Amino acid sequence: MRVDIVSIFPEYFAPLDLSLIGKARASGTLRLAVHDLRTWTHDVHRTVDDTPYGGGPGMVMRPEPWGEALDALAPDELSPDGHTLPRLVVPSPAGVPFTQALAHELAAESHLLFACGRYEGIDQRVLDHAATRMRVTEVSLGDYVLFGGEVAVLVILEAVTRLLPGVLGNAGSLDEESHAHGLLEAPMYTKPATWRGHEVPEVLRSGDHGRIARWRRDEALLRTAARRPDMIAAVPPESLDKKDRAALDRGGFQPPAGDVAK
Ligand code: JD8
Repeated sequence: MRVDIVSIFPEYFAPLDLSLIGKARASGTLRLAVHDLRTWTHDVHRTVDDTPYGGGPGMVMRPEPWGEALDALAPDELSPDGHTLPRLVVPSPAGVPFTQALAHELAAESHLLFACGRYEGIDQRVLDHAATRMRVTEVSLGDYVLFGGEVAVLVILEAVTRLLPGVLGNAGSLDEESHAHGLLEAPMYTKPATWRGHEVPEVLRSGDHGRIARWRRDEALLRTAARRPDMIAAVPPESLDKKDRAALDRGGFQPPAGDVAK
């Protein structure tokens, strides 16, 4: 996968040399380049912002540097048929929620181009114009306000990169993790069996894989019901069997109505 990132703080992305993303770059699985937006300014002050039309607080990012940056990193020549132009991903508080499903969608792309806004945001015409040439996705990490798009790109890139073939040693774990099956993960434990008076649940040391799987399923259901009622409500009722419903009931939670899975 090719990834280009444009920001006025390119040094924000130094951590992308580390760990598994660093290895994915070294192996060529991820071809990542970070670009300074000021490269596409032409005035002595390398100006990237100006006052907002209509008044109001703060500054807005100028369209001209962004236009030139996107022209350079997504040139029409790149794809006469327009198909292999990159997908432009723009973090914004006004974006669609970033989810594991969207991470899978982005991981299927051959070329991602991230535009990191700052100040009050990027002049809207930059995105409107880009949308006449390529697919544009405005995405939000969540309902809280950041200074800019950089940390959002770090989060999105980590979630996407770990889905790329060969990045995760045991890709098998992808299927077992949170958000992969609509439930939160069960608690995890490792040695010692007793720590500061706290015991590892006996079932996990029993070697009885049937009991262990049942315990983990029950814990995942109870944890999800307690912390994420929205996720329990989204679980297809037919996917909850008698034991699932008994576990929720024991925890004092009302299982979603519907036919009981066999
Ligand atoms: C991009 C500029 C700052 C936002 C005035 C503070 C994502 N979940 C999220 N929260 N905030 C962002 C985000 C914030 C950004 C930019 C993303 C570019 N800002 C602005 C509007 C209010 N300042 C985000 N993803």
